[in-house]
This record gives sequence, structure tokens and C-alpha cells, in this order.
Amino acid sequence: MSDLASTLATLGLSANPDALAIGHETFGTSGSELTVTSPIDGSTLATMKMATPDDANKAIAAAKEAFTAWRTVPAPRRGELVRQFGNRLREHKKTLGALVSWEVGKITAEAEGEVQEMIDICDFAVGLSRQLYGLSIQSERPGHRLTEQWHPLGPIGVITAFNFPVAVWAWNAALALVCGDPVVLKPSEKAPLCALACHNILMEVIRDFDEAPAALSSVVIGMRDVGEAVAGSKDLPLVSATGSVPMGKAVGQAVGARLGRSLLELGGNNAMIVTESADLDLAVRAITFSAVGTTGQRCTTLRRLIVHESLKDELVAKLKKIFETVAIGDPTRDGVLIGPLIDEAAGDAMDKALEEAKKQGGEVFGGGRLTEGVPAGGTYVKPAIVEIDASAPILQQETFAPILYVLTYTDIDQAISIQNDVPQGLSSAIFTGSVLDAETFCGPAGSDCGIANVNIGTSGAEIGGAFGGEKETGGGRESGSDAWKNYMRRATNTVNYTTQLPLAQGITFDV
Ligand code: UN1
Repeated sequence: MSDLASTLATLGLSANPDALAIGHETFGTSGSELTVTSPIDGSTLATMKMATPDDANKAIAAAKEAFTAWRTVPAPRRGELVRQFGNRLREHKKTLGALVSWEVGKITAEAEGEVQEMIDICDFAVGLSRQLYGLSIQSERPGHRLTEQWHPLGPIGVITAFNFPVAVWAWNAALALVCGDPVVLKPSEKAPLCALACHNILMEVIRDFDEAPAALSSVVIGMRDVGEAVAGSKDLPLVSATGSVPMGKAVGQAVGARLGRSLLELGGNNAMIVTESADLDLAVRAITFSAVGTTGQRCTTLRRLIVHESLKDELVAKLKKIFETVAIGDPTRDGVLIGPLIDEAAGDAMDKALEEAKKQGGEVFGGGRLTEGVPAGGTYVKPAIVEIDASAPILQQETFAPILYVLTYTDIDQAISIQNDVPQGLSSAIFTGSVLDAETFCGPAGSDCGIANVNIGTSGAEIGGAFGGEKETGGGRESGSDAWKNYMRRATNTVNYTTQLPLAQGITFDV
């Protein structure tokens, strides 16, 4: 990390940043001390004083003001700002990627891949800025027309998690900006530098963009009380939150209590079904990346493998070989696939889940800490495979670590029912050569998740699709498809171009 200081400087950061950034300005805050450490080796990256709910309200007030200017800038012009932002991200891809690796421990390819997701959503949003279409609707009355207009909604509160510290903000920010909305970000306190870096890069283009008010973007780094201020503010008509189910329930309830909109993207407990006709070598590659990539810390990570009983021994043997030999260590080193967990507590949660799985009859392979050949000061774990019965209670919970539970099935309906029998509903996949099985899985009685893939893994969704899931995953959809509609309000305009006043439903009246 020898070039940490220069990387921070390139991204407009210091080792003592302010926890409140509103537009081009930053402010000293009076919250508690935060030491930002690298999960790679525990070294200190920065220290700061955190922000308070008052600081959040200050950012929200500035965003509200910025909204009044930005909402009348033509959408394609708003798209131009996002186009320039995407280009700036291209220039900063390696530097921002390096910061993602240092702050949350991602391997370089994944860290840069996350920045690529930012670039991709910018490109998507630029095109969208000319396609915020409403319908034109036939009126039941003569000489009338009905049209829909999509208008900017207002400032958007964005609450993000540590595991996608730059891309998830960008999914929200790129769409919000073309839709005419400023963004107030409350990032995970485990990844505040990535949040400030994203803001600073956006500010580089806002600085030279005449129509853009500076307070289009702000960042408030703080703990739960800051999140509560964001969720509770009536000046934020939409709060988009990514993280744990308990966090999402708290946000959803607070936003719901004021009848605001929330867009929730919460936990996953993702499964893959492997049928008898699957291409096993392909499945093994997909399983490996989905289960151990990002050290099992994606909300789309593969957690449950539901394999046809005739294939289990062969598949598990192949996986064990890979899990045993996969490169674990410093995520900035070439060839490493598994970096550290975010912190010691995540390692403890993994140990606890494996203990619990054993108690519930699971046969555990792998797991435990790795201390040889890895940097000291980080939490490095060996990925685990747990063969366990489909009825084990541990299967109902998401543990953010590389644990792959392996279950067996005999017929496809049973496999689908096991797959759906969890509280969460984010991502799912089937590996099969059978069109019938694949289409059954994708059909209305198939996977109940927001993402249902065929012959690819559960993680690594492209930005073009709507991203999110059902049940305790929260129901929200971010990123592609028509997710932009979350960030706008729809007005239906009925226009009468006659000199008569016919009422709908054939109503008449005398005056
Ligand atoms: C998350 O883990 O919160 O599909 C987001 C994926 C990524 C996004 C994950 N595109 O794995």
C-alpha cells in the first residue's frame, strides 16, 4: 500500500477527511471518532470524526434547494452530466479500483469490475435521459387526450453497504441524476473513503457544468442515527437502501410511517439447482466464482447448491479439489481469488455458522482461519463446503462468508420447492441441458426470486436488468430495465381541446 497517500490525493482525499461533504464544500463534524482500517492487513487508512443527524439534515436541506434548479434542466442535458461523469470514471478506474481493494478487500479484477459497473450504469443512464417515456392513452371522451409525464421526484436518500461501496451508489446516482434528482449518500461506515471518492469524482465534472448545482451530491458519514435521519426525512421522497434485512425493516418502517417510497435491496440466500443433464465442468466454474468470489460477501453469493442425488459425489469431489487449492491472500496480488473478510466479526460469524451446521448434522469440509502466506492483521478464511439435509434450520439464514451448503434432490419440483423455501428471494440459478427443466424454473411456478438464471451463476448480474428480489430481500428493483421509474413521479394529463365539457362515465348535470 505504498502508494496509498498518492491514490488518496488523486481522489481528492486525505487521511483525515471531513465526514460531511455537500457539493464542493466539506464540514467538520462532532460525532464519534472513526478509524478506517484496511481488511487486508488491519492498517489504518484514515481517521475522522463522524457526522450527526443534524449534519444529515443540513445535506438534505441543500439537496432540496438543488432540486429546484436541477428539475427544470432538460433531461438530455442532465444525461450529458452523467456522460461526463462516466468518462471521468474511465480515467479513474484503476485508482478507484485500488481504493475499493484497500478499503473492503476485493481482488483487483473485482474491484475494477465494480468501477466498470459504475461506468456501465452511466452509459445506460445517458441513453435513458432521452427515453423517459410516458404513455399516450386513448380518451373515452371526444376531443380529449390523455398523456403521462414523468417528472423529477426530489432528493433521494441512498444508504449503501460495505460490499459494493461504489457501484450501488452509482446505480442510484446515475439514474437519479438523469431523472432530475439530487442524491444524499449515507455509506457504510466500513467504506467511507470510497463514498467520498465517488462524490469527489462527480464534483470534478459538476465544477465545470454550468446548469448543475453543486449540492446535487452530498455524503454524510455516520452511524445508525444518521441513517435514521435519512429514513425519517420527509424531504427525501425516496430512500434507496442496500444492506441487511434488519436494517431494511427499520428503513422501510420509518419511510413507510411518513408514506415515502423506499427501494430495498436486502439479504439473499441464493441457490443453484444442478440437474442430471447439466454440463458439470461449466457448473463447477460457475459455482466456484458464485460461492467464493468476493469471499462470499455479495448479496448474490451462491449459498445453497441443490444437486441431483446421482451427481452429488462427483460434483462435491470436484469442488473440494478447487476449494482446497484456490488462491487466498492479499487481494491486490495477481492470481488471488479470495481476499480477506471485511473484519474479524465476519470471521467469527462464519465460524459460528459452521459450528451450528455441524450441530444440525452437517458434514463440514474446509473453513477456519488461514494465517500462513497471507498478510498479518486481516481475517483470511478457507472456503467451506457443508453437506447437509435440506431441512436444517441453518439454511434459512444468510451468513456473509464463503460457505456453500450442498443438498440433494430427486425430482425437479422438489428441487424448486427447496430453492424457494427460505425467507429471502434475491438470486437463483439452474444448470441443466433440459429445456423443460430450465423453462419450468423460469416460469410462474419456478424460482420465486428477482433473478432466475440458466447455465450461469447467481452473482455478477449485468446492469441492464432490474436488480433486486422478493420476500425479505425487500422487493425493490435498482439499476436497469424500468427501475428509473422509482426516481420519478408520474402525472397523468387529460387535455380537452373542444368547447364542450363531456364528463367521464357519461355523467351529466344541470346548472
Ligand atoms: C450486492 O452484493 O449488493 O450481481 C450487489 C452482482 C453484482 C451486484 C451485487 N452486480 O453480484
